[in-house]
Amino acid sequence: MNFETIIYEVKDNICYITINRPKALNALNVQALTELSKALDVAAEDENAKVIIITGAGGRAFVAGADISAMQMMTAEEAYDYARLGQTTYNKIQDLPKIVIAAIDGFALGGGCELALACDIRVASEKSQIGIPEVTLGVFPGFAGTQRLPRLVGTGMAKEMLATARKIHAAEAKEIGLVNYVVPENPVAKAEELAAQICKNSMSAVALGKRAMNEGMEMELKKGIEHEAALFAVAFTTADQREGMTAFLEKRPANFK
Ligand code: DAK
Repeated sequence: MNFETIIYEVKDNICYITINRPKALNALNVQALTELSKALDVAAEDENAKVIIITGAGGRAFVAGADISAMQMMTAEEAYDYARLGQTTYNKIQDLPKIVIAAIDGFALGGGCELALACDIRVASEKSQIGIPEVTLGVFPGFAGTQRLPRLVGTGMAKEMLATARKIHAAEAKEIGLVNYVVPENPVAKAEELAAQICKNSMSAVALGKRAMNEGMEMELKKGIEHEAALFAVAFTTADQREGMTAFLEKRPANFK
């Protein structure tokens, strides 16, 4: 794949999308966001890519935010377009019918924290620091952080993080439910372990379950439960349902495609 700011690789059914601007701590400028968006389109269509791991190059940062030098002189219209580019790219992650894991090794700030929030699972190394420091720059999170962060950690903690701009260390991030796992180092290895477990299962069922949770979270509970039933019925149109249940009854491992 020919990208300048993104490395795209697929190995053993895992797709690695690495933000590769280490000199700027992987800050996302328009080019990086555009290429990330294209890489996600490729991953969505790539049958060999069952699980996606997003990470940052250089060992210091996941992503240190939107690129401040690119934003400094933006007009309000340009800021709107930039925010929409970030939001639509991050929405692609949410809507992708595959699990996306953020492997955070270092700073995940501003747009970097928001990128991690758009992923399904977050794994961080001990040295990682996560935060939304935009108010120190005279703006506030513009890539859906004000929407996803309170949904994940509750409004009290999200508002504290917004208003204080405090960088949360990995251990505290785990405590408040902002990350699933903290590992001493090499969060990609932990993400790979999770990905390998996921790959053993039915991808169509994982995709439907992800969709049921995402869409249900936007609904009133009883509507969400009805929606679950509708998607549950869809699972019964798949070859994986037949194979999974037949394999169980035949006392053998399922052979999902
Ligand atoms: N943008 C551009 N360059 C960045 C950057 C960023 N976000 N973060 C770091 N860099 C660059 C530094 O400028 C420096 O470049 P050189 O001077 O070497 O050329 C290089 O990366 C190394 O950084 P430092 O020298 O600062 O390294 P330190 O270890 O001293 O500090 C740090 C690391 C992560 C604590 C520090 O770099 C830092 O505070 N960075 C900024 C973090 C931050 O504030 N992130 C939030 C960015 S704002 C919106 C759309 C989106 C957003 C808001 C609104 N709309 C359009 C409405 C989202 C905004 C953000 O994400």
